[in-house]
Amino acid sequence: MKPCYCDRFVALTIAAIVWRVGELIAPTTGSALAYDPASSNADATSHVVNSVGITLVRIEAGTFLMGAADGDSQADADERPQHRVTFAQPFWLGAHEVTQAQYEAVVGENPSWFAPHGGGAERIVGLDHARLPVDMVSWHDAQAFCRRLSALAEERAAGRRYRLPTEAEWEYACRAGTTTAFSFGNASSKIHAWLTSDDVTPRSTQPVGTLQPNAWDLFDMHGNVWEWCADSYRFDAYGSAEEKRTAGDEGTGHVVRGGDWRSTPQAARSSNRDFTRATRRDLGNGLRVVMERDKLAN
Ligand SMILES: [Ca+2]
Repeated sequence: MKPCYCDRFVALTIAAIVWRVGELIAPTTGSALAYDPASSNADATSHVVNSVGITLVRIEAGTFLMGAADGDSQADADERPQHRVTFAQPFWLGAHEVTQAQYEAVVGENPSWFAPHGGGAERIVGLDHARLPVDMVSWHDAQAFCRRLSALAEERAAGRRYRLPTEAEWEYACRAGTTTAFSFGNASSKIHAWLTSDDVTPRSTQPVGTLQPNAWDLFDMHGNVWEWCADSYRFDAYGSAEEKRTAGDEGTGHVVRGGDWRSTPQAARSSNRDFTRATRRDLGNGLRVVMERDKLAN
């Protein structure tokens, strides 16, 4: 069993920003996270901004190879065998990790360590904490966030519902058509990822969307905060060629993907799998949401 990176770290123990209501598919001003076609890899019709300012990117249906390629010498055994996964339908994924402002707008509180009231306050001096990813959220907290976001009147009226991505969805979106160790190649890059490596050493989480997105306009898929997935973790989940969706409570813990600001590049590779207890709140764990739309709203 591989060691759990997140569990090695002991969890060190407002005014909500109300974003524009409604769906925007146009250039915007005043919101650092709103869709900006000038810095985008995708066209405007593939983006939606919801009532709390979460930008969602349409991920088209398709097939990809999930898991580590044979040549990836840094891969663990649980990343193999590489297998084909097909998505028959498109889905929508957050362009960013959920921010502290967005979390607070939905839940009414901000549990983050890296917040002005948090234990890590001295490390974020000069940073806009509203744009930092929410941290210290358990898997159960992440699920509750999705339920509460789905229950907002504006979201219900728009026919939008939210959930955590499956591991397969996460990796498909992270890879964005690539087959390399990272979505930007085989070597770590400070241009694309907040990680701890030879050339960059972040002291905290960093504002989402600061670095370059992947080819599908998704930011911070590598590093910043680990992102909870719906699936429970099984070491042998790739034991057959079939896609595994194990969204129950069985298994060792629940899957987190992508590494955090403390991670080494190895941990933040597209195919790396890690897990932590569903109840654990950690200063490196956050989330990104999937949106589903009612048929009439598509
Ligand atoms: Ca991340």
